[in-house]
Amino acid sequence: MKVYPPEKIRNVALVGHGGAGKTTLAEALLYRAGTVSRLGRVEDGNTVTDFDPEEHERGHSVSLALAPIEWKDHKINVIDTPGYTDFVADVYAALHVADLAVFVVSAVDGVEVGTERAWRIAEDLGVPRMVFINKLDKEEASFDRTLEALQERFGAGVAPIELPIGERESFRGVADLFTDKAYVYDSGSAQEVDIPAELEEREHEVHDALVEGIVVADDDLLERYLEGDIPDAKELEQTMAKGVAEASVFPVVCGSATGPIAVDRLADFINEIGPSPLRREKLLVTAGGNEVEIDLKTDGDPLIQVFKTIADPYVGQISLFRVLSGSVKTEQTLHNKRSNNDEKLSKIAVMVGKESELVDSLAMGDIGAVAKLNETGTGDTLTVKSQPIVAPPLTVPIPVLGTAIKARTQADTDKLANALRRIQQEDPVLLVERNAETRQTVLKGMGETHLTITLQRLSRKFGVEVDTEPVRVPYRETVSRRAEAEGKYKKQSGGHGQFGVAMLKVEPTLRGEGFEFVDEIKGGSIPRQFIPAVEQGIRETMEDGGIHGFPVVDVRVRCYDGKYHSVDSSEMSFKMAGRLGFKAAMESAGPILLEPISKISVSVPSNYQGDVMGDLSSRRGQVQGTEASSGGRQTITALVPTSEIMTYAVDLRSLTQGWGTFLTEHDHYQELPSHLTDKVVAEAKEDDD
Ligand SMILES: Nc1nc2c(ncn2[C@@H]2O[C@H](COP(=O)(O)OP(=O)(O)O)[C@@H](O)[C@H]2O)c(=O)[nH]1
Ligand SMILES: [Mg+2]
Repeated sequence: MKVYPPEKIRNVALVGHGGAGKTTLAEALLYRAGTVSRLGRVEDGNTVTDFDPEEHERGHSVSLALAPIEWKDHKINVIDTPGYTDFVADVYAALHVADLAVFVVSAVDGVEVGTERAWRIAEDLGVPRMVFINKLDKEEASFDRTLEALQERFGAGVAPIELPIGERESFRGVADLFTDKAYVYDSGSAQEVDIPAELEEREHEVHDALVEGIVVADDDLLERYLEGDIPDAKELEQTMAKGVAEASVFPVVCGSATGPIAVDRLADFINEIGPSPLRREKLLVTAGGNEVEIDLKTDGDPLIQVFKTIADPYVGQISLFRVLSGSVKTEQTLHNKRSNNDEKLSKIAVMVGKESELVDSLAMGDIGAVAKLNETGTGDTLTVKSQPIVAPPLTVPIPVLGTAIKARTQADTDKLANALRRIQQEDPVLLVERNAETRQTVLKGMGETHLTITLQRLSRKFGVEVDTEPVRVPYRETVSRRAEAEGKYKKQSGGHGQFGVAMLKVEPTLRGEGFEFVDEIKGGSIPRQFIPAVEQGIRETMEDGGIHGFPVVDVRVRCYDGKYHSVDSSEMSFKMAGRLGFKAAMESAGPILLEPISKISVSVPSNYQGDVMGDLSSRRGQVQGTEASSGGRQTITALVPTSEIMTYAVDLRSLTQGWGTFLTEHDHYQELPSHLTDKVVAEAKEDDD
């Protein structure tokens, strides 16, 4: 593939709800551009961008993939993204490097969860947007209904620049509202025709509305327009292109990816009104610990950022990157400021699905790939050593669902840590937590499918088998009243004896106040050097677990008397005395369980508010408040026992058909209602068996 200058490059992310037709559209673009000679089908598992075995198995995309096409002297870097919630991290990554997001919206299903979620992300990142209304050939398709839903949801900036000719089984082409020309398709190739009579009136109406919508955005054009000087198609397109680049206008085109019908028109519009990488003139980077704004240049030293890492079982690690500034050449050595590592770009390439095509260099704004970098992960920046700067990190969503994993065999145990490190490099959302309290390794991701696929990849790519179990709730124990007990450790049957007695008073401290040891020994009943051992013994017992085996918190222990033996007493004997005394005192101090309480904030469209609040109350939750947020959504905050929301990601998705999102954080511990104690203790026993 030849090297394209920035003004001829278009970085386009296909985003939207799962099943809307993104992968099929990428395939159709590759086919129309002649990059592939046969139109693959998702159902047949032979598309260019759904190349992972997991994608074939599930019939949908699970990670982003590149499908660059050369179209009319331009290079369009098409980035196909996954539409399902679990894989939203790749939508963030794609929108981080795209200069235009093309929303693929099914003319049958309209605006769906995935459409809205991607729109919010693109809005937050300030990415220009346009819409491709797809599946117009389908039985229940409706262009008007879909356009209305888009304008209602995303506002007046949503403006059609094409109208369909025919619909459903009679769908055969599109009318261009800039040029008033029509294109009908016969087995994929377009034929220019006059606007069909049945569409003429509507076309004129919408054309006029489009012209008015465009001229009001430009004073010169408006003035001329009011004097009757109607701008021509080129001028209209250029003015609209400005609105697109400012993310204030969102043009709508349409077609059918399976036809394919009018996907060539989409490619034309991407070239004509889509922004080039030159849209980004400056970048706020970190240099020497300070934030500085730099100019992004078409020439000069390369500044590249990795936005996706693929762990390929054969090639090893492949890093996909965007050239943020300057241009990059094969064999160049760059520096990774974060890992303080030099990286040789031995071969740079352009990826088309899983295939790579070597190139000598890539210009500013282009997207490429390089294999076998040593210490560079997703989000990292590479520059020349003399300019150690770091570009802004990628936004990575917070994982919402965890599962505990255990290596199946010793061999798996040996490989697990390295495999987890590599899979996290590939998928930066994944979080691995080692919880010392519950003695579990917890893998966190965006949902059940995400976790299942991650485990499949652990096995397929790294040969590691793991078993899963539910994540344990980190309960704790404390006491509810004062008690005292004697801890006596005595072993005097031949050899070096052991003897130590500690008299302890135990009492509760305020919730969250922690542990306090009070030395009230008088008259040396316990020699000074052994008193810390008593405290040590108590602390160890608290850590190992109280009456029910959970860590003990929020107690004060007063050591007020004891006995010792001049020969047999030792640190060891008093540590044991502390342990025994504390356990005994706890028994009679009304031991209770404490459960963790999480603070949760749930964001849902307002029509789900009642259901979500009711559901939270049924989980022993206390709603703290609700607040209106953008896009007709409500944010509900509540305090809920953590045990009640261990699989909330799954439950909320079914409760709100996927429209709800949430964030949680630990808030405090509180007494577990006594009627639940037996169940919790029994479950803990089972876990230990
Ligand atoms: N009838 C029809 N089906 C389509 C069209 N585009 C995609 N599909 C089908 O919709 C399903 C989902 O397509 P896919 O490209 O995987 O959607 P993605 O999840 O957005 O990538 C597949 O069965 C496609 O064959 C279209 O324009 N018309
Ligand atoms: Mg797909």
